[in-house]
Amino acid sequence: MLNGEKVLFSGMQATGNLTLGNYLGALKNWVTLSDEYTCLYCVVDEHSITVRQDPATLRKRARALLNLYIAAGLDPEKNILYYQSHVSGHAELAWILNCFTYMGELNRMTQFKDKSAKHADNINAGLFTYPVLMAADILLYQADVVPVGIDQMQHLELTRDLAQRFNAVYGDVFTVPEAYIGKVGAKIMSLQDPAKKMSKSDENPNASIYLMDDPDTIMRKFKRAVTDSEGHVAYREEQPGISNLMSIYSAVTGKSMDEIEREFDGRGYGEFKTAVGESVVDLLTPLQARWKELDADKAYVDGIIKNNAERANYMAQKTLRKVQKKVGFPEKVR
Ligand code: ATP
Ligand code: LTN
Repeated sequence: MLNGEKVLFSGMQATGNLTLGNYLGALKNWVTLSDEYTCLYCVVDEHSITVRQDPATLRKRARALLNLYIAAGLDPEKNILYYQSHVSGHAELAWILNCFTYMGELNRMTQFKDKSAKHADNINAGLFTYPVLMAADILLYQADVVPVGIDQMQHLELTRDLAQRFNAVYGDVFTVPEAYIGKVGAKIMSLQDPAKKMSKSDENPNASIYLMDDPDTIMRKFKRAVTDSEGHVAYREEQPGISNLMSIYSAVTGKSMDEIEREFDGRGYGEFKTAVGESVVDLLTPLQARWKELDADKAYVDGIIKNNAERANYMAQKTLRKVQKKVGFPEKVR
């Protein structure tokens, strides 16, 4: 809690083109929650370099992601939208928290195991301590709530453990944050293999709807989506393909599964896929138009970047100074 108002923190990596899964699982909830809290939405570029990046591409993607936050409906005057690398407090607090984290804890992280298997030629210390930087992101702002998809739960548990461990030694320094997992859209599956989650790093472009896909591409990908031969629109766990399409349609239109089943009673998958595709095109068309405007308005976005980094820095410094004092660093001579 900061100045009596509850704080929300979340972030995304600029490591690829965002998918409909990222939007329905995370961004959409961010917009809904932004009325209730003081919100910080970060582009976590420091996390991105735990995997090798081309510098020009990273810079371009980070900017595109920040524009997407705004285009999705996050008001940059009300919410703090910024780059992690513009607030040095993240890295400074991460160092301190590293000294309170056990090797055994980090060894258990499933994302570390997955990513080190995927990047066996570059298992660096940053990849190992990635969750500590994430804990620093959150604790730096005394966040009460952190909206994420289910896959980030383990990192959030570690963040809570670190906050409690630190507080047990030094008194009440950190707010212990809660995760927020949305009800619909928490896990959107691949359109080509509904056993896998839709992921921005999937090699098959037909598996994911990218937020910047044009209408024809979106319609084509939905038409090709894997379903089954039963042909009736009903939610069944043993038929993950059609169930996933129904989840998408429900998350986009706000209709319940029962309503959807009634709407498409006696109509085939073809008609249903067209309806899902059209609902997604209607959702993304205004978002894409706004994104293009922002992309063209460099001065406006630069102003936001400068102003919001200052706001974030101010909040970060408050916590950082307190932590530095607690651990025994000498005070600065002014
Ligand atoms: P990568 O494929 O590079 O690992 P990703 O697509 O899984 O990336 P992240 O950057 O790890 O995405 O996640 C950003 C946010 O989107 C997180 O809060 C994550 O939980 C959420 N998210 C990612 N994929 C999905 C999905 N298929 N359904 C719902 N939420 C998702
Ligand atoms: N690890 C997250 C991104 C992330 C994050 C955070 C999310 C970094 N720091 C702090 C919430 C709060 C991911 O890969 N999606």
